[in-house]
Amino acid sequence: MSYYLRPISMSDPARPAGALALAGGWCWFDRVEVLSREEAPRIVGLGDLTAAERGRLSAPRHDFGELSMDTPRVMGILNITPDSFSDGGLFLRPEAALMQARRMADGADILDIGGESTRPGAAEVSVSDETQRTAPVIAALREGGLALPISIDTRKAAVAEAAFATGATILNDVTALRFDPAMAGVAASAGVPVVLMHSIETPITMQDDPRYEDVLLDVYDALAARLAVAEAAGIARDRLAIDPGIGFGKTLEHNLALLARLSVFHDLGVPVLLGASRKRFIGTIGAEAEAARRMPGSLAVALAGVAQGMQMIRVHDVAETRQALRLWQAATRGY
Ligand code: HH2
Repeated sequence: MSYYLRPISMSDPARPAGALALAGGWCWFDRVEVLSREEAPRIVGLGDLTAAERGRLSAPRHDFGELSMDTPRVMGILNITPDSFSDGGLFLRPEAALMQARRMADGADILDIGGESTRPGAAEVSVSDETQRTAPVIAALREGGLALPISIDTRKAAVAEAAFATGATILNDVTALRFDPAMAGVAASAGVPVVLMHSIETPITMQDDPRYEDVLLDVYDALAARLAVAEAAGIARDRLAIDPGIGFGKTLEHNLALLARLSVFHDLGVPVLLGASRKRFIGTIGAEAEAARRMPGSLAVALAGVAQGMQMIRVHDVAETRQALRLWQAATRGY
């Protein structure tokens, strides 16, 4: 039988003597929820784990894109698209994209640039259109002296290659190298860090009645399998991060089941990224139909993720998220 270990993440200042740092970061744990497909969950103490299990859950994570993972990192979203669900059309003109990038560069640790919407129902964009939208903006940012890591949010190898050639330094693939058979090779030879996000099917079909046996464990197994594929293609584990893919082939209930137990993903031993900003479930629960007005709900979900040790948070509202993070950290530390 397979067991899944979910460290019960704490950020209380009263940390017991034997507690371990969660993934070497800002949270700690001294109990673990043991999950399986066959049995009811149970909670155990650290003494019930092997030394290897304790090590996996507590070891510091490798740097990602030259960023240390011992503090929460903010990835700012820049969609150079006419149709993204919350900022579509706002940054399609290169000058507007550059201005937004420079604005975000202030509080962001990574800029995530995309030229194709992957919202539910979105149609595929041609390689040439997607490249034309993204590569010139990346080049202009580098020419202007921007030093931040830039990730290219694409599922297409040719778009990624053009982005790396102009200055992108990270690959963010919402299909975890599934969509384009050439992608793993391109990422391996570019030597860049890679975010492997969980998704099913394509944006056109992913929300047509998605089903899981157990969404948390199914996404965990799928990400473990994609990590193995990436490693087999020559992308070393210390260049990989994972993302459960909130909203990608998931119902409201699926998203909430993932969010409640995100810390299980730490057992995969790599940094975890959470992207929930302005997504539909925030609108549903927060009673806000307009995506651009979902910043408060997005902050709440980002902080809930950070309280489970998520190392990277992908957001539209960079300055607001940075402020919320600073205050969360100060208020939980007590100084
Ligand atoms: N979500 C979106 C796009 N890329 N990448 C990662 N790693 N994680 C995510 O959750 C994620 C992602 C969708 O959001 P957005 O870019 O705002 O919208 P659109 O796809 O409509 O451009």
